[in-house]
Amino acid sequence: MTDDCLFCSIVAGDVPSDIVAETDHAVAFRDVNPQAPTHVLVIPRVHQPDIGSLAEAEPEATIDLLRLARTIADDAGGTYRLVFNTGADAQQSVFHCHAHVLAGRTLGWPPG
Ligand code: DGP
Repeated sequence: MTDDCLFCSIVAGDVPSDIVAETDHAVAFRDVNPQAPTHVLVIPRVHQPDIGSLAEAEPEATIDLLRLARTIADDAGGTYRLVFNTGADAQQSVFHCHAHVLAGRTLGWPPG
């Protein structure tokens, strides 16, 4: 837990969120600014800034996060995009690792 991290506060229950699923290692909740009919963020309970750091430090949590993302995507129909914005120039705005699960519409490529 990092005191000034929004997503750590969501994990702790100190900031309300629309949680759709939880596991021992991960929490999934709806994005406050959805970009698709299904737009769920899947985050590890532990604080790591990005997916690479999480994989290095917490491989079990990384696998758990990816499994949970797939479960959510399957529930949304099985066609989806999994996005890890990593770094400010890639539009990462919250520096607690999170997967965006986007589904429920046609998704263009390249993403821009
Ligand atoms: P990114 O730009 O990749 O770091 O994505 C961060 C996402 O987090 C962005 O799509 C909006 C979402 N978000 C920011 N603040 C909140 C919040 O307080 N609650 C929820 N549910 N989502 C948030």
